[in-house]
Amino acid sequence: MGLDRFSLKGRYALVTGSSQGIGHALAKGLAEAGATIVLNGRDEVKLEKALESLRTAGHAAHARAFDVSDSKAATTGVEAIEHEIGPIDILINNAGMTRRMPTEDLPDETWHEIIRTNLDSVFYMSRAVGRHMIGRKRGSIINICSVMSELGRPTIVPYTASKGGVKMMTKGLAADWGKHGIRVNGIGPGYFKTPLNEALIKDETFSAWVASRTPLGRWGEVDELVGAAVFLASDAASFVTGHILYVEGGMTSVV
Ligand code: GCO
Repeated sequence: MGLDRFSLKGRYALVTGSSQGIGHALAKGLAEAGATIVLNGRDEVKLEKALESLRTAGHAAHARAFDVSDSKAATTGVEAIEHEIGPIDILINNAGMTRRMPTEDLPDETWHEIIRTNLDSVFYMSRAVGRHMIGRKRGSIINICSVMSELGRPTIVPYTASKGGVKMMTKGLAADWGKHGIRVNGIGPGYFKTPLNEALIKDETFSAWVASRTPLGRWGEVDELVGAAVFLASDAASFVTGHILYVEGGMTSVV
């Protein structure tokens, strides 16, 4: 057995929001572990580029552009993948966004946009894929949480609320679907160098604060999330469900 239990050979993995950032790194990492990848995003041009980079590296990959925060689009998108590409064994709910502003100035639309993108999408996609996984009696769903699933920070109330929700949806889904052999876990990234965090990286004071606030003393590189994703997706984690694995340099362990 040995390392074989970490292999994703023969599995299909759908990663939402995988044109760039964490989603793209995870898609590449799962491909390297043997999975056939289905990339997803809203921007067809970005998605095509991401697909090309995976294929150029010799990986089996497909791409489907649809909006995971739209209930109908999510369901139709999943049905198309199941019928045209293959059975989704692994779903990574990664698509997410943020906007930073004082809560007292926050418009309703911004609140709804963030909750819809970060939280509704996880429900729509898990429900659509879960229906198929239930029939097959197997599947691994991984929800991308955040250190904001545990901790607050000024100016990002909707993001923090959404990521707290994603953490608890992970536990709720694990409770519902364990009897069907479906495992549902989360990964909680700390601060990583991604497009979502561009403004924070440029802000030298903030960037230095992140490093000093993190026991390992630095920002994370997206590749450092791959081990957690491969583990949770694979048979190596066959008795692990409802768990949130923080990959944050120790940030949630300290004040
Ligand atoms: C922020 C960031 C964070 C990070 C990440 C940390 O404004 O502090 O957007 O939320 O992106 O989610 O885990």
